[in-house]
Amino acid sequence: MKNILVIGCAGQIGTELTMELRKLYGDEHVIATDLKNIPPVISERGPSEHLDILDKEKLKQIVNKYSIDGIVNLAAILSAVGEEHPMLAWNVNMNGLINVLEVAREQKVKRVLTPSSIAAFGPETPIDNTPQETVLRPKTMYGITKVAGELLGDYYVAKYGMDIRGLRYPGIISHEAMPGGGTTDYAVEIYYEAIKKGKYTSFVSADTMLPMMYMPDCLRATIQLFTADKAQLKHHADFNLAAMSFTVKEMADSIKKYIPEFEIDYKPDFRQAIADTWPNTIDDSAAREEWGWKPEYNLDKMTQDMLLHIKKKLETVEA
Ligand code: NAD
Ligand code: AKB
Repeated sequence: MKNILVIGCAGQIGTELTMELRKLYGDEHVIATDLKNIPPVISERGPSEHLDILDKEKLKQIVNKYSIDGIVNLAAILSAVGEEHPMLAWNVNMNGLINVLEVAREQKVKRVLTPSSIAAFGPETPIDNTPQETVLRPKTMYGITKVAGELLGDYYVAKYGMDIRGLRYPGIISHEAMPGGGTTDYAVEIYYEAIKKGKYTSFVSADTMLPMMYMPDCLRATIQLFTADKAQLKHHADFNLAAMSFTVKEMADSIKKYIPEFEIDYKPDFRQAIADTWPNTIDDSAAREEWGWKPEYNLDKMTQDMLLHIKKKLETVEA
């Protein structure tokens, strides 16, 4: 692949993944697009375009203009916003994805990567060490679109021989861009509030455990799958992916090692019900076997790094 199109480049993952892809393919070969304003750090380094994923004609024009042969589709409405606006989530996540798959088919794009999520699972899924092949009956609109997206990806592989790849990200924790309205957002907010105020009110309970991943691992996993040898892959659009799992209390305890005066309290809201339908831990052996996945960060290593970067970032803003 030579020219890569990123859709949804201005979000939590896109902000960092676009820059990683540019390191790999060259600044001029990664075209960054989003519905919202693209951060200058991205638009000043390489080509960028305004794109609504629902505008199939514009998508096709961009694919032709830049001779795109690989697409990374990050445009989505996440779980919490999706429960507030279910039809918007359906429209962007499903009709947007169909546009990507159809343009890729028509224009003979070599490869598409479109992430799924632990939101594909539901209350009937085994909660511990959730298997690769398992019950997929999510209770959120976001989760429904993720299951349908996985099935669509596999359908385009089987019917048209296309190369569509996807992975079920856990909650992603990072310090560059803020998360975009998901249930796992507490796992980012907690670090900012620990530094700014020394305390945090969590919107899920102390014993809520979810699978999580630090951004450097997320970037490595995504690029590893995107560049993996196709012949090695038995799965396509639905790889389980894991790094670590912990409760909110365990996060707070990890932060207290570095900020001893940190305090936390709990006021669960509607996001608790969403979190309660997602697994504790994930079996990602297919990803490990088929494309060599292995995470590097655990909770304490991530906490140290998050606190360091957020402190620096807030000091720069204040200066
Ligand atoms: P985000 O909400 O931070 O970013 C999504 C981006 O999509 C935003 O910049 C937004 O402006 C853009 N977008 C929304 N509607 C659009 C449209 N109509 N046209 C073009 N762009 C549009 O999300 P993210 O966290 O970066 O997630 C990226 C992908 O990873 C999504 O598919 C998401 O479901 C998946 N994922 C994320 C996490 C996580 O914790 N961040 C976990 C699991 C899966
Ligand atoms: C969300 O909470 O909606 C996302 C996800 C796990 O898909 N972070």
